[in-house]
Amino acid sequence: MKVAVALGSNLGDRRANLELALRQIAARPGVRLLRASRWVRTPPMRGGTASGWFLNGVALVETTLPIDDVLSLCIDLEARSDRRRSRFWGDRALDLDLLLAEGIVADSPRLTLPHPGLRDRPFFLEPLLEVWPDAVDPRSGRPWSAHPTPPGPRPVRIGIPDVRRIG
Ligand code: A4P
Ligand code: MG
Repeated sequence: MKVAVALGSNLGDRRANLELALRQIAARPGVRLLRASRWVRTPPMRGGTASGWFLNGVALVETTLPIDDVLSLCIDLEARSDRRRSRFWGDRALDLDLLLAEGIVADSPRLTLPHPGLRDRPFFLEPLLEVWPDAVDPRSGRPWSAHPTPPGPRPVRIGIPDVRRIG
């Protein structure tokens, strides 16, 4: 099953935080990294308390794990990254969100798929389409490439992940 994971950071050395998370995801048995998007830079979304600029990107993985185990992996890696969880939409060294999993629709508080933010966050949708151009919304059967461009500041591409440069 293909799964798209969004990576975000707006604290400390953002690039290093995301590069490390990418390596940790790829190192998990049962998970294979297929592609990693370019890193994009955006201001924090309006309405939250996050203050610093965000670095975001999306990893496309192929996995034999149940989707719940992929979510647990993300939650573990966030916890290990010394994240401060106290404030709504606050600053964080690492935020990992599951965006999309092939054929899976989920509606529980622990897991909502596709991620509701895919529709209105350009820093989710743009990198998703870079790594998974023919991604389909399992709810509607429509390709995400046909989705209108979400409003908001355009993500600025600022670099290629190390994993793409070495392999
Ligand atoms: N959960 C449910 N569905 C999912 C899913 N699809 N992927 C549950 C991941 N987790 C999911 O997550 C809270 C719970 O959501 C988890 O326990 C999980 O079981 P969290 O990451 O602790 O919550 P949070 O991140 O503090 O809040 P929230 O609402 O998820 O924040 P967001 O939506 O992640 O937004 N601006 C820019 N430019 N770039 C950003 O990346 N990110 C945020 C945070 C704000 N502003 C931003 C950005
Ligand atoms: Mg989150």
